[in-house]
Amino acid sequence: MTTDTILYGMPGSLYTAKVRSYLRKQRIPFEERSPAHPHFREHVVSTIGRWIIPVLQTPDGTLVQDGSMIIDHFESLRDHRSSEPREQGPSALPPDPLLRVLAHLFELFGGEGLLRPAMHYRWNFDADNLEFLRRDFTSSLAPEASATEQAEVFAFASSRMRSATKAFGVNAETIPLIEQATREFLSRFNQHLAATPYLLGTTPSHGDYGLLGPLYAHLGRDPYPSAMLKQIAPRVWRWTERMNAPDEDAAEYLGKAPQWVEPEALAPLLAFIAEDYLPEIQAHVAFTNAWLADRPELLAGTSGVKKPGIRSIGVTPMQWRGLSVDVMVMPYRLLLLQRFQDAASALEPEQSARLRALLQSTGLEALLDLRCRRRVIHQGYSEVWGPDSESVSFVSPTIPKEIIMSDLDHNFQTAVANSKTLSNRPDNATMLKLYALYKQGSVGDAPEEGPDDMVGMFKHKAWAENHGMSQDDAKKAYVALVESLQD
Ligand SMILES: N[C@@H](CCC(=O)N[C@@H](CS)C(=O)NCC(=O)O)C(=O)O
Repeated sequence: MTTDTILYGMPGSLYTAKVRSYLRKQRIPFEERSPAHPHFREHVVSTIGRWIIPVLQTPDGTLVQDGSMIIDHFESLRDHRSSEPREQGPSALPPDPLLRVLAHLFELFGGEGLLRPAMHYRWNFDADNLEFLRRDFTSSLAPEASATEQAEVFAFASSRMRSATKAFGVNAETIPLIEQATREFLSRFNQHLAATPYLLGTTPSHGDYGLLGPLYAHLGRDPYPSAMLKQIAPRVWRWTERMNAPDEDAAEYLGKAPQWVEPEALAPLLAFIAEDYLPEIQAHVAFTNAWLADRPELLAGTSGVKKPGIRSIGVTPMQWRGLSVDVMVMPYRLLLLQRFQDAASALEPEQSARLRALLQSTGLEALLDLRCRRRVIHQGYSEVWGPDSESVSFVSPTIPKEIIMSDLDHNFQTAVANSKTLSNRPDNATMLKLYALYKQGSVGDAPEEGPDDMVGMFKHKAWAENHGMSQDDAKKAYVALVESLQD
């Protein structure tokens, strides 16, 4: 099959599952390639600077890394895609701003908060899982290698993952509590799915995509947990199947599910997050603020770690279910926390009060006010720090211009998000202009060759008209254009 959008990933990869599901629901044709593909080894890894999946390659050759950023990439194109209406799947962002905040909360909890069960149920049940994992991993990582080489590849990959399992806080003391908590979460989600096919209604959102990674790629596929899932949470298992279907796949709801759930219906799940994940993200923020305070010289636009492959800035103890557990601290989680908080800050007073009341009644209110002294910014293919809010250093003229530009990136990202919530759909010419500036700002000059289809040709022509404009100027023009379109 040939298609222009390529997803590099693996069947057992948690974050690949999230993106694959989104692409299917969006009805975007794509080809999935394994990381053993020569192009991944020879080009993608060196461009990204580390071995990581998923990576998406767009038709113009742009690489996008990170599950949420890949979804954002397509979300930003939704309304600009063409000057003709064209069938596209539902947005990952619910139209209601309050549900949007909750979608981002489950994006954080799903992708990051369920890693303990995801890793425990994969790597601590060798009698049931190991042969499956060996085949699953080697067929993606080294399909053509000799048996000896495959054994080496699996030994390397699995020992790395077993170490990560410990670094996420899975150990002899925590295991019984992880199992108990997982059963509790599955039971609550199973109950929630009695009334609705997806987390927030009849449409999947960022929240579902976040949850799908651990619940499908690990718990829904690996032999031991998938049997458990079917037994104790059959609706959750069914939801993993539904999330992989291109259509709504919700016949058993007999068309009776509400289009959108009331936010308060999520209370039992929110209460679970308060107990299970709030202490961890609080410990992350406290550790990070101390870490940043110790590094006042850290320039905005840098990560403070030695290599792009290092995702953790240290280890912190956290109080979890009565135990003191050491966990690694990852700035990426703070980026997802910011997405939730930014969406919460954008609420009108009435909805903001409703959100606060819901979070207060479920023990999660602290999440709204948990702040790091620096923002985390996704730049290129990894996370870097924004300016320090508690230091004047960011206005220093000694900071190189390109680093201060991270503010521009922030404004650009905000404008991309705002472009999706314009109350009036701009005319076709403006849509094309938005598309062209977005591409010039995020990628640079258009490649010489464009796609052959009609719509693609129009878009390519509009993009190419910006040839020579700097990415920064294009970002500024995009921000100004979106602002001019807002009421
Ligand atoms: N935040 C990233 C995380 C991606 C990630 O952790 N991918 C895993 C596979 S599911 C990986 O590439 N691990 C390789 C390694 O850490 O060496 C995303 O959402 O894409």
